[in-house]
Amino acid sequence: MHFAFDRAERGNMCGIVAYIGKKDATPILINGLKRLLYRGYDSFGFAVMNEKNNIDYFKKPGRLDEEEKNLSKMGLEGATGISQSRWATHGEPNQVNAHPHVDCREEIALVHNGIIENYATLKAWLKEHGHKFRSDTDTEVIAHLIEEHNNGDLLKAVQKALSLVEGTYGLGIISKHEPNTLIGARKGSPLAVGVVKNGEYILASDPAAIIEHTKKVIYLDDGEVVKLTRKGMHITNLENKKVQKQAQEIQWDLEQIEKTGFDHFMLKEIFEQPQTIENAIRGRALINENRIQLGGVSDWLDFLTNVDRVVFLACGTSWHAGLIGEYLFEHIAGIPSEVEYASEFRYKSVPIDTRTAYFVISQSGETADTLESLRKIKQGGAKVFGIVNVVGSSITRETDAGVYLHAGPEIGVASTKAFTSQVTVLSQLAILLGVRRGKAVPKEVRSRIDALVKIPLQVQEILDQNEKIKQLAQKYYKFNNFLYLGRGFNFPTALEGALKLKEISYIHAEGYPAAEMKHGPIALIDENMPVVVVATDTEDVIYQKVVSNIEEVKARSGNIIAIATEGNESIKDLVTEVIYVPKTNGYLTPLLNVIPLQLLAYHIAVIRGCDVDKPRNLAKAVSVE
Ligand code: UD2
Ligand code: GLU
Ligand code: MG
Repeated sequence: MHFAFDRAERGNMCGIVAYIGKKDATPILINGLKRLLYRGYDSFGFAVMNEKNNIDYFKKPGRLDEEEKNLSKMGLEGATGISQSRWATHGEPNQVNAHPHVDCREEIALVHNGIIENYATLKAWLKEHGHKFRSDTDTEVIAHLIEEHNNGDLLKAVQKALSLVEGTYGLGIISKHEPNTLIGARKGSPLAVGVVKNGEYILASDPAAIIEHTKKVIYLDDGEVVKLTRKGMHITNLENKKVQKQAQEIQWDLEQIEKTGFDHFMLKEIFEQPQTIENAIRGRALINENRIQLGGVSDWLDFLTNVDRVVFLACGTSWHAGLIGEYLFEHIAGIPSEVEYASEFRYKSVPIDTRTAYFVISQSGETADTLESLRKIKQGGAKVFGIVNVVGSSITRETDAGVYLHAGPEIGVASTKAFTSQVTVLSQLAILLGVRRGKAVPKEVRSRIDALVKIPLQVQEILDQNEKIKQLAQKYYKFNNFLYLGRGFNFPTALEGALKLKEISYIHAEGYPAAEMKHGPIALIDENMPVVVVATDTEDVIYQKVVSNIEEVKARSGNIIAIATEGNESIKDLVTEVIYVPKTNGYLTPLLNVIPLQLLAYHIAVIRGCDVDKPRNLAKAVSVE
């Protein structure tokens, strides 16, 4: 399969479409943007150079289709324009924070996908130099940086500005001073130029927005800046060196493009995990300083360090992350912890304790039961912290503080990348609080952080076994019952593996703590009940116990699929199938072990002909009771 964009980019944020040519830009931008909205977005906006060479712009939160009719009346007229659909990372999804963003004088407008990591430093510096900021976004600093360095050559000003920013970007930029120019730039966030003809171009973050106008595209590489005018195109690097590039033919049809070449969003999101886990670590796991820094809770560290107890509240997959959180907080931070189903908690007569830290975990930030639990806790006068993916969602607005996942939109109904990001954040919280509570010596902290930063590459190694797992699915898809077993950190992994299979393949699957098997489920085991056993972490005392459980299953002629650590050859004699995962520090094993379970569920569901992205009876955000 051919992918237009490399692996690291599949976790990219939302969409950019820009146009320069002789036609009316706005309808082209609207149509292009509509092709990208399947990714999920929270706001959108347009800027067009009018005939007086001023920039008109319109932006708002909400849905583009609801605004489309009004847009034609907005008087956005001109043949050069930029547009974006936003997935907020910095600042709530409101009108001010939507793109485009402009400089102080509204003479430069730009749209941005990605994250500017050093925006806080740049913002402080720009403010000292008299720049006035309107939004809470990281993006706005780029507009002011270009303004600050604009000496009459827009391209040079952009190159200079971009040499100062750290992070990722796909950018579309226009300026009143060069009304016949559209500039694009990319680093870590995809951008391509569609060549309609010489002097007419569509710049977009995804070929899906280009294909209806032309099949001829030039994919920009990291560090490249393109200047498009009605006379032609000019590509340079940040040092203003000219770059020669060849146009390519887009080979795909539209539907393929929308999933970046993957058959389903779920598979795309499973494959995004090296990048999304990296996003959850970046700027947080500081390996050189041997410490974890979580900006979102930094004002609360004294409180969190001194609480008597932690309670995690969540539903579904997020509840499984919470259960891992309980193991992590108890093991690493030494804090007594519990996890509760938000749906139970909200109706339970339960004392709210102000010396407890409550953490609500939700991908969407809109889960009704979780939101109501949060409100109940707040009414009881206690503090609540969020671990949420969607910036500015209801839960994040009502929490006292929290940590964002920055995993990008998750479209597949069965959660995959949000789960691993939740666990990544919880791991970092546990390390941070463990240090503050004097539970870990620096050497331990170092080995934990070292192991954490290796996880994205190790996840990739597991993903590289996709074909093998697919073959396994071929062998097992006909069974109607599965049992998943695990212990310790991987008891929740077993639950999550079983839930994935249930959700998307409609096969009955149960997750169990391995040792509990003999208290009931062992009665079910026969040759018709495959048992998936998570048996990694060979050095842990628990491993031998899991091996005993494997023997018990084997004695009852059950088929065993084991998830084991690379190098563990002896397990082959005990089980029917082995999927190997790389070795990591025990506390991180769920992050690796869940990946083959996601893939196994996915392939079994596909072979059974199920609608993987939209399984029957399930909704993505359960915002009703
Ligand atoms: C912020 C930036 C991040 C990076 C970093 C640099 C945002 C959203 N993030 O990340 O991209 O530039 O600074 O130091 O601008 N919050 C809640 N409830 C929740 C989740 C978050 O109140 O459920 C709050 C949180 O307390 C913080 C803000 O939202 O005030 C941003 O959270 P974060 O985790 O993105 O914070 P941080 O410092 O990692
Ligand atoms: N970081 C930018 C923002 O929060 C861009 C996000 C995106 O890629 O949509 O506005
Ligand atoms: Mg407990």
